[in-house]
Amino acid sequence: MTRRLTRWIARVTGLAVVLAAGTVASQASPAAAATCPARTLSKPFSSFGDTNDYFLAPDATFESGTGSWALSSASVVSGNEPWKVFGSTHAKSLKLNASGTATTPSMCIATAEDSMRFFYRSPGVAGAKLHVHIHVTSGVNVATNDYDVDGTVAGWAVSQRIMLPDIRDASGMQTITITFQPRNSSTATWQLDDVSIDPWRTV
Ligand SMILES: [Ca+2]
Repeated sequence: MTRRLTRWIARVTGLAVVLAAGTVASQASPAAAATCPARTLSKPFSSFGDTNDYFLAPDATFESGTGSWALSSASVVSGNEPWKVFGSTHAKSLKLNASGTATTPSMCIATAEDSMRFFYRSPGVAGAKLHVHIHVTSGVNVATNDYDVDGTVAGWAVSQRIMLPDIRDASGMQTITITFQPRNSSTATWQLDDVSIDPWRTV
């Protein structure tokens, strides 16, 4: 191979790398997944006036078990959220006993993925709360957000949109877990279904 040909190949190869990087950047903006896994988006809350796209947390329909969720005094039970927004055949949810906790697997959250919501079955117990604890790490930084869902009115409902902390490092990514924990009642049980994350910052 001649020296000139070698230089030409180096230039062309370099150009291809630049083009590839440009393509990735273009696809990643603004809903972004940097190196986070590919997302499957839908509009599960459109019948509630929220037409934003969301993706499911891992195994968060509870139709095929709980995968890598960390559970204590919690288990999959029959009975889906009644709107069945992720599938008309869906038939299961996660029951949380009064002393229970349920934590999502660690999730990679990229640029602009900043809010979440979910369906819950409230116990109908005055004063009962479902505490939602969001824990985020990025580089050496840690941030949390805490939110309480009121359990006074019995039945299935959709949560408000809850903001995720934003402390991404230069990579544009952060790692997040979400923990659900009943509080303020020794008897109230809750159910949880379809934990979803909004890939746009719209809160
Ligand atoms: Ca379900």
